[in-house]
Amino acid sequence: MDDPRTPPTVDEPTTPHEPFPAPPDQTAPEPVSATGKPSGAPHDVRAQSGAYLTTAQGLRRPDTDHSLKAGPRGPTLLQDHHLREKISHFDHERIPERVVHARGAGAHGVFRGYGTATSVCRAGFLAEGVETPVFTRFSTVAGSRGSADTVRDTRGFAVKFYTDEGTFDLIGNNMPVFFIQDGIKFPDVVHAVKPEPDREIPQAASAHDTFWDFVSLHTEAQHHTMWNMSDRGLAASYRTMEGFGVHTYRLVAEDDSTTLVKFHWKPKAGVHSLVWEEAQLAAGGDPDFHRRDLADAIEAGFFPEWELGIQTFPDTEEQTFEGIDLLDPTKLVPEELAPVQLIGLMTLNANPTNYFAETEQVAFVLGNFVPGIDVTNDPLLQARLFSYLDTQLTRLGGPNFHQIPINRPHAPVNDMLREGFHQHAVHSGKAPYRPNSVDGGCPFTAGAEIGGYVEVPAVVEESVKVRAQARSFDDHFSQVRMFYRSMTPVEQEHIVAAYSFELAKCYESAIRERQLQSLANIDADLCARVAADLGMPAPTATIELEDAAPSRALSQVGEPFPVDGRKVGIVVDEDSDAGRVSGLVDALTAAKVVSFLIAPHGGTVAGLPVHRTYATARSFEFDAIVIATSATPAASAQPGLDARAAAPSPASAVDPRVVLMTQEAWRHNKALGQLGDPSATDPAVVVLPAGGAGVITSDDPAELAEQLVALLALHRVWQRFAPEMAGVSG
Ligand code: HDE
Repeated sequence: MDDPRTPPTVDEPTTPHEPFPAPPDQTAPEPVSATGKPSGAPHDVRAQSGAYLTTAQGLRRPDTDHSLKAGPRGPTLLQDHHLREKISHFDHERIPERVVHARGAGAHGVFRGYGTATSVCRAGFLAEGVETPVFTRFSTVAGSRGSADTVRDTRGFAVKFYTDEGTFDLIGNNMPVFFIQDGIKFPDVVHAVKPEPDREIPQAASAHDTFWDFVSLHTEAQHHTMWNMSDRGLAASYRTMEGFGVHTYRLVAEDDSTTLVKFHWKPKAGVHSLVWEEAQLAAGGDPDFHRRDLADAIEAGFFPEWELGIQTFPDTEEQTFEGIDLLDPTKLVPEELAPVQLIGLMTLNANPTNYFAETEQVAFVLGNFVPGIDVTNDPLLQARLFSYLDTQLTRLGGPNFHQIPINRPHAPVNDMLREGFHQHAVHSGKAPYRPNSVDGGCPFTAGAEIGGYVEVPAVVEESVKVRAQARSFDDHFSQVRMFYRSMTPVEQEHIVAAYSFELAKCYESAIRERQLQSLANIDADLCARVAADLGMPAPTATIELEDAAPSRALSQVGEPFPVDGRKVGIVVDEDSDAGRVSGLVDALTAAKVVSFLIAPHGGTVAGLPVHRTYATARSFEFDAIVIATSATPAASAQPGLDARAAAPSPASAVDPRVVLMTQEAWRHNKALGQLGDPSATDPAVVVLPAGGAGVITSDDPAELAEQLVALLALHRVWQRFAPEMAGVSG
């Protein structure tokens, strides 16, 4: 079908026509009925229709700009139903944001099973080649709905699988461990990290007293806290995040045998992070950084992909593996001990049509399982089984939230739940109870042999009712030490800087002192470096720990990854050699790298289309920057006033915004290039540190592109952070 959308005209259009359809990168929830029946309707069946403005009842209106008044100067009449309907609906447009994970972005996609899990799991969607629609929502945890994407925080990674056997929600994070071992403490940790209640600051930040007060008193939080202080707390994009189910789940095979597992999502694009300064700049310069990146990538056809994997453990009575208690959510199992086996591929291939209808209203419920997947006694998981359904009742206004389009199952529904606010189903029959004869006994119960979900008959040991936890949960430090010692020097450096920053933001010296004690128990060197930054004495360890073997899989640095969708900013102006610049863009495009031309003004320069101006471009948007001009100051430059830019030498030769961009890219260890004659004394060269690591110069666009791609594959020029990283490569 031809796309009937037309670009906006300067004059207000007056020819009536139907609303434009959604752009091709967007889709809407499946048009199934409230009870899961396929309707065969097009995806946009729920969109508005008709060319003319109407009321909510479909009554056409000639005017929506003037209220009904007693004469042109009023007063306004109460009988104006159109005014009241419009204002009253607007008054109720907001719903409560999520208590946690309020800030997020979502996308539609498909999951394809590899069939490699069938020996341990009977779930139909994991069978080879089976395709299941999914909706995935990524999020930050602490901030409110309007907060910035790039804050230091854990990220949520929640996937709704609309399987034929019912909906399965896998609600995970981008970190494999959690702050608490028992769900009853969740309100405490959340109250501690949220803005302090007297002044309601700081927003979306853990760098304040109450957070560090809690985690230093409650040392089981130290492992998760270390992950937050590491590069994992600064995801570069949602597309480059790992995901973890955190808890140990129980899988059930066709023969009823059970296996304990931990779920993992492995991004095809690799795992990448921002550096702290970059994250801070992005939080101001583009608070929607991650949301925009996800939507842009999907719109451009760079569909993000993750493989689903499982670590498997025998379902033994003690539920431990290599001495690790599998029910303790503050512990991970190193991949070296239990490799991740890949069981399927998720591809996110369409953006939502409407943020509120889909991403905001999607309701993940931890109790949504399908046959073949069951729970364990992890006390954190057990509390979540209560919380998710409960929270939706308030957030989405009642018990029928599962009938909202994005939450509708694709499996046939025949429940006996009735009535309630916003009931969308029109139930037939007279007997929503069992047993009945009035409706001929329908609905009938289903045993496992015909797809019924039967809970695993797990043994519950004879026990005494207590408020207590297992002694095996008592070790709070060994895995934190293992994590720190598994990092490369540059990653350790970032961790030191993160603790130093966050603790320096605390007002209370006792809290800093207490946290330093935890660091001393984790690693003496880490503690000494943070203590030095804080100007405080470093305490000595109070517990003795054995040294755990480092896990290479925990580090993000060193492996080359695909460069698909990475971004290069190319600085151009009227002096640029248009042929060479086009050659560079073509070579980068062929390598699936996206180019953005940055110029003194919008429109075109040297016949090339401009994507960013000096005023709108900032370094954090790009993974590498190439200067393809002498970049002399543009007319809009204010070298004398532009305090952000350090003076290059010669000071006035280069536009200060180009200087700033290049310096930031250098500080953030990004590849820098110059397209031009390496021997020429081009003024722009003065801002590229000559001979610096990751600085390349060539007048051959293909050669420059090739070198850039090689640098991009390693994500950053790591040795600029720490010379000992020089050897780090694939
Ligand atoms: Fe959540 N969590 N959580 N959580 N969580 C919510 O549910 C809760 C936990 C996670 O994109 C809430 O619908 C309790 C672990 C994600 O919509 C709420 C406990 C993990 C999302 C809730 C936990 C998560 C949530 C808020 C401790 C990683 C966003 C709104 C027992 C495995 C889902 C909502 C989305 C959201 C409760 C711990 C991940 C209040 C009580 C562990 C990704 O129900």
